[in-house]
Amino acid sequence: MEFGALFLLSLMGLLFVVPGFGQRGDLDVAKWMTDKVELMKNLEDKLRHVERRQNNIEALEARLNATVDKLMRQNAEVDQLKKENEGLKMRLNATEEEIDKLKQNIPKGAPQIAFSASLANFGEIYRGPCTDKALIFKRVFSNSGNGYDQNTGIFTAPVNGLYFFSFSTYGYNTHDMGAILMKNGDRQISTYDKPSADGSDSSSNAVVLQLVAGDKVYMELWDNGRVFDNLNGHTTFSGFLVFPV
Ligand SMILES: *[C@@H]1O[C@H](CO)[C@@H](O)[C@H](O)[C@H]1NC(C)=O
Ligand SMILES: *[C@@H]1O[C@H](CO)[C@@H](O)[C@H](O)[C@H]1NC(C)=O
Ligand SMILES: [Ca+2]
Repeated sequence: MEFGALFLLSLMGLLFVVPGFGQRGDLDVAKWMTDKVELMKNLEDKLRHVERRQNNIEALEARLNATVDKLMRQNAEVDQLKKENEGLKMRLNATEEEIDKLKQNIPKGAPQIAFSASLANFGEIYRGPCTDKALIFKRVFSNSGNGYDQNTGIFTAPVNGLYFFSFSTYGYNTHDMGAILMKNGDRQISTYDKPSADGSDSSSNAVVLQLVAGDKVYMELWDNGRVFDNLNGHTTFSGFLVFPV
């Protein structure tokens, strides 16, 4: 509208500088004025039209701005999701690696160590009393991992771990009956039975020991002790790795 008023004023000014103005007839002047007014109306219409356009363009710009904002927010969200996805991928990778490691460890992680033997591999054996108290179990049922030596009667731990041992002793009522499970020269557990009225004695014991590789576990008689065995397997010594540590 301001633009319209200015335009009108400048047009009026123009009237007075048009050469030959006033030398025309009244009719000409009236017609000239009518034309100019018509022209102005046209111009004002065009101006309104332009203003409407301008408003539309502003509305469009606002919508465009809103769309741009939305896009920017969405881009930020996508970036955030990408980051999270990357993090998840890394965790998945780490998990997969962990699983692979565990898989590889299963077959070779748990050494297979177990043995079982009885004292006599033929006939009848009365062992003790004697100064060499070692009990050497000659009839070997199993010896996976070769921890048990049937020449010395000593089990040597192949790996660090928890080991289960059990033994049983049998004897007649002529002597103290029983034996001691030794670890590197130290008594651990034992069986013991004094001579008594009944003809025979039998007893057993078991233990879980924590061993380091190289530890030696074996059986010994009591000072005045004696045990008996034949192929019935009365006097036995067994052990196995429960798990490595
Ligand atoms: C659109 O955004 C531009 C740049 O941020 C700003 O200059 C303009 O005023 C905004 N227009 C509207 C209609 O909000
Ligand atoms: C995941 O592991 C694969 C192959 O193991 C590798 O190509 C990829 O780059 C790793 N990705 C990440 C995020 O560590
Ligand atoms: Ca007894």
